[in-house]
Amino acid sequence: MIQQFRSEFPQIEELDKTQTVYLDSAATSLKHKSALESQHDFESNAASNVHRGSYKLSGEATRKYELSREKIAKYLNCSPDQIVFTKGTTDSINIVANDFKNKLKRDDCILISEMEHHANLIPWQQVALATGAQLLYCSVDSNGDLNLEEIESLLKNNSVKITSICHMSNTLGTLNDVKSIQSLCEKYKSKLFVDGAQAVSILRPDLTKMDVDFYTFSAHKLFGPFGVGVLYVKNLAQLGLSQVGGGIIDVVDFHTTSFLEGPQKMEPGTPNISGVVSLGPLVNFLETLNFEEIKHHEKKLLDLCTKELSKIEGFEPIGTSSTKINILSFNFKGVHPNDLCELLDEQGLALRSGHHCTQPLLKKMGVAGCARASFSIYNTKADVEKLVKAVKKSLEMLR
Ligand code: ALA
Repeated sequence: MIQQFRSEFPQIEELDKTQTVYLDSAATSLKHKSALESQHDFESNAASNVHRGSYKLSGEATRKYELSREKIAKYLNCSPDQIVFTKGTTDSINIVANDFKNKLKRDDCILISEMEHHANLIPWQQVALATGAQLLYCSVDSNGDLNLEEIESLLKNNSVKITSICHMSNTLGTLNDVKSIQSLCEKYKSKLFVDGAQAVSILRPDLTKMDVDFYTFSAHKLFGPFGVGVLYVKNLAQLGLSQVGGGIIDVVDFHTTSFLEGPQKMEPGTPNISGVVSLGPLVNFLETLNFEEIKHHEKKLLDLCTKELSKIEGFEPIGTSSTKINILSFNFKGVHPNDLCELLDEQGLALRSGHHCTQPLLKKMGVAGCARASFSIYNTKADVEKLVKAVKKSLEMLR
């Protein structure tokens, strides 16, 4: 399975040439050839704007763009009318959070968790500041897990209008129990937004079953292009416009405008057409994946890596949830993670170090930063072995 995957990701060949192992798929995944080829083909041979031209080329661009919406909707088991294309996860969260600026009042509450990425924290912090609503946090325990009883108590004792939680933590690796959180939100009448950015590479969300109000992810973390996000909205009629401009209007007068309904009302201006078009072929690839096998593969790499690094003195994992699949954040006592990752880089290992856009979380865990290894479908046992060897060598130099 892995060898076949590796040959379908052209960048692996480039990485192999310089003997580099890529262990930062949590930041962005490598790109699958189906997405790369179709994006290149569209830009080279079929470029034209969508929803505008009366000529065949533009009609074909529109057809391909809308086909991607249909394919993504089918992949996520929802309706194309519930899929909005955005610039990425951050953009999607801002669009929805800004809408809540018009909906929340002083007595209302917003519930998020301490493990949120800045992208799912700052927008809600801004909504709270703008509306006077209270921003509540569900705490993260020492393993890096959320507690459903605490979530229930926060929902029960406050007028929570919107809860926004990551499906998987980009720093701790914790996979949250979205279905149980959804049931609690439904019981206490809070809308639920799920940031799926980290989760979508290890599972296929069934949005009808999950029954959340909003779900979003970026294509670039799902083997696809940069600059394209998918935002699922259960009831799009209830979401106000985020930006206005061309492409979303019915009739414009000097003093008034009437707008389209449906997803197009959220996509003013010229979108990332080639990026969206490439999602169609990408979905064909995603549909061939067996996510149970993928999870098993990545968990095996995670477990091996954790076991081997644990044998080295001073190893401090950040997040030890039993739900972890493919993210290992860690430090070594007395060693700065940036120094460690620099030496790892010199030995051909690409890992992210720093606060991972989760400063409040790391502060709570008592560290300013950490190194992070993240595994994907194209990583191998040999990659882990190379990492462990390089960590040992780097620590000898640093200690
Ligand atoms: N959110 C990305 C990460 O965790 C960029 O690295």
